[in-house]
Amino acid sequence: MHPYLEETLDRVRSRNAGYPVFLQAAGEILPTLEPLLGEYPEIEELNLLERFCEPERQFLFRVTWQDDDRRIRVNRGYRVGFSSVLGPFKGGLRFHPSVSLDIVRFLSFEQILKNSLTGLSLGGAKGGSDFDPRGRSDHEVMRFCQSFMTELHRHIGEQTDIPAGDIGVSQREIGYLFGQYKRLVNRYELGVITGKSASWGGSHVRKEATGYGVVFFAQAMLRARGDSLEGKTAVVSGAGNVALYTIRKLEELGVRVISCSDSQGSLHAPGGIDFATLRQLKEVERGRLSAYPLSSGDTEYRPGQSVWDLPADLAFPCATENELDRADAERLVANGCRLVCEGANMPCRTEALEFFREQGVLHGPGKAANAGGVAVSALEMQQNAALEQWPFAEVEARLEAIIQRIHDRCRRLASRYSDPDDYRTGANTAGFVRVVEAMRAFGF
Ligand code: NDP
Ligand code: 2IT
Repeated sequence: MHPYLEETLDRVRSRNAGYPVFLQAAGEILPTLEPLLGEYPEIEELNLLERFCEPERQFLFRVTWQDDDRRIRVNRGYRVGFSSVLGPFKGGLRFHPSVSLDIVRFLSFEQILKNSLTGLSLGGAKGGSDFDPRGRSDHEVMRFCQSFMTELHRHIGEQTDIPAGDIGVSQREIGYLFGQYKRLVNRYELGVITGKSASWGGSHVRKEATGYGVVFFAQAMLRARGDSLEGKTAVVSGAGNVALYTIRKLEELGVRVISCSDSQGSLHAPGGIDFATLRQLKEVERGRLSAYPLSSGDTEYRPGQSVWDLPADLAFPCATENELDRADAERLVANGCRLVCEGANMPCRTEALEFFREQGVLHGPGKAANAGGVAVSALEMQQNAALEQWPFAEVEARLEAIIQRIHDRCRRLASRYSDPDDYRTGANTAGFVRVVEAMRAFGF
């Protein structure tokens, strides 16, 4: 390993000892940037790698709210602005009991390269809370969001930092958050947050964007090998926003999706999942996956089981980080899987990725494959700034073009620094090169 890279990794490790998931991401990304060191001497001269690994700013705050029984509850809120070198801080908010500073920092770090890959002017950020929206009434969620925004509003703005959704934060939460922001600042500043409902300032296709983009990316990877999606079978983990719209687009393009999951188990539907039924259950009724109607005889809900043991040509991890380990990867490959495309952020453990590479399985890294969400967020900001709303078909066409561009750029840099199918090296180097050029331009 190049001595500068080794020294930087050592310093990053010692400075972040309490942040294992962030270190996992840094340990996965930094070594793939090694081939850039020869071509860009300023990376070492200006110590750009170490600067890249240190967040520009982090906020940690108390969020106090009242539940329906009038008990006072206390949660933690986070917002990490990792890099504003390519544009204002931009990235989602996650509400889930597992949220910690470590998780938010890892997500924020990944977001820098993802946002860079879109080619748009977006810095990298992430935030959230350990609040668990599950089982909470609408009013409880509203009071939590209002309290969360009461602190967050000081740190955000359409030129400063623009949040959006992530796990546990959908259009409902975005509405409550925006409503409180508007109240506090006395401005109808639509561009301060994305993922808004298309009925009041949101963009068409934002809800569908991440999942649709994941499928466009998989399609582009297959096309580059002279293959296509049609007629294939797939498993998709998760049953939230990203999983739902991955399933929808896969079905539209002729793929049979035989399984999806939640944190408690998986649904196996050998004849194919019915998207309309699933959407009604998950998005409209906010029900559990175990309540999916088992109308056809061979459909079953498998408590405690993931989707990775089922035979399928394609796998789409769309739930959460580190959800797919080496044993899962071995099962998938033994059952004939040839492509893994990530809807979630860092869903595959490093050993699983190594195994896929050894086996020649095509791998679409999340920061490239799931960039459709943030890309359409940027289109939402553009529409807000122009006081416009573009038609659904137009936004979808732009999304598909952006994903194709990201794919081609990853492939080009992968060919240059590794081999054409090494999308991981391609995505990391393509994302980092833009960051390097802007950092150099701005001085220190
Ligand atoms: P949602 O909250 O809509 O859905 C999350 C899904 O993942 C749920 O089905 C949930 O099940 C499941 N899940 C959560 N934690 C676990 C776990 N520990 N084990 C198994 N399943 C779990 O979130 P999104 O669909 O928005 O996000 C999914 C992933 O996609 C995340 O990694 C997110 O960072 C990433 N992403 C999201 C984007 C977006 O625009 N929303 C953009 C780019 C990436 P349960 O209900 O049981 O908790
Ligand atoms: O991980 C992600 O890219 C998101 N949660 C979406 C971020 C955004 O600003 O739309």
